[in-house]
Amino acid sequence: MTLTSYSSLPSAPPRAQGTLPDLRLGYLHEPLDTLLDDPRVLAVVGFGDAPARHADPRYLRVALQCDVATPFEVWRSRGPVTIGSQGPLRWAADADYEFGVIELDEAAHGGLAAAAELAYTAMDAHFAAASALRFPLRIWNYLDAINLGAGDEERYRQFCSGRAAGMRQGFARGYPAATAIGVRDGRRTLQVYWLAARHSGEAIENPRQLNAWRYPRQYGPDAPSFARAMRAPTASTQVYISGTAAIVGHVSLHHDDFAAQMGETLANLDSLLGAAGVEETERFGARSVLKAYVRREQDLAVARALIAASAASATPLLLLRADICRSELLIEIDGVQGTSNGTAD
Ligand code: 3EB
Repeated sequence: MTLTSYSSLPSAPPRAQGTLPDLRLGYLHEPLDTLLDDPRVLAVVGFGDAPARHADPRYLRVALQCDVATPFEVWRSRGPVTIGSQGPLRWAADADYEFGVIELDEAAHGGLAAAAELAYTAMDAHFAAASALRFPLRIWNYLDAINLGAGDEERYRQFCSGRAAGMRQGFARGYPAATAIGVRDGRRTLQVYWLAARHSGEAIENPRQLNAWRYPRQYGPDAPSFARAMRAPTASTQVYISGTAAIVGHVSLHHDDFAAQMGETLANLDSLLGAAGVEETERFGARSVLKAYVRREQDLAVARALIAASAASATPLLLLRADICRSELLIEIDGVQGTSNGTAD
């Protein structure tokens, strides 16, 4: 098959080596309080049946069920970590990295699009006001009933419009890597969290895919504003991988065929890591982490088996039941390439 290059860049950009230490991100089966006792921990994300809240603002729960005993996702930096908040926004940061969260009740803020615009306006203002940690690398967005509504009324499209309206000067350098995923908790609370850094990353696009911010009108009035990946400003090669699915060009492939969507998704991930400058032998591996979002219960075991048989077999995997932003998509995968899984000192 001949691949058309959809990237807007005529050639690979130069790779400026960064200077920050790695953020260590991993999935750990330890008690929440033990994890939070570590002063270098920036964030702990729980899933599914994990506690909804904790007095410590570094903790956040995402309402998605895991297929097996659920670990915590732990972000560790050098520390010491300080915390802050302003209005609906809260953060935890050390000298290099910031974990930030904003959660907004949709009804209290004029609906989903208005809530998304407010979330991004607040985040944007936060970055613009920051003297140091003002470069967003990675954003996760979770919303209820993401596929509800026909055509341009679909809630994912409403979210994209609000997000686009709220992204201003803090995103002038380009879009960060991102994920936008549907939860099924009925709470109608938009949940956005992010990783920002002291230096800017390098946005990476996927040669197999049209840049999402160039999607044609048929996918909605405002294109999704994210980069396919972000190379971190670290001395080592660390890549934040956006949600990746069975989209080639701008088209969703293999409707109703889970295994074929998985194959296409893995091919997209491989191509993306290549574009990010990760050598073939270094891609995925035990020092990376992946999260797979699977729409249908019946595909969970198949998803694990297919990943176990792939180049990502050694990579710690969090498998979550979730909805994906196009109703025909059955699987989406995101992750971090080149991290020490949170365990090493
Ligand atoms: C895609 O490639 C699949 O709207 O932030 C993946 C990652 C997707 C991020 C977002 C959407 C987003 O278009 C969907």
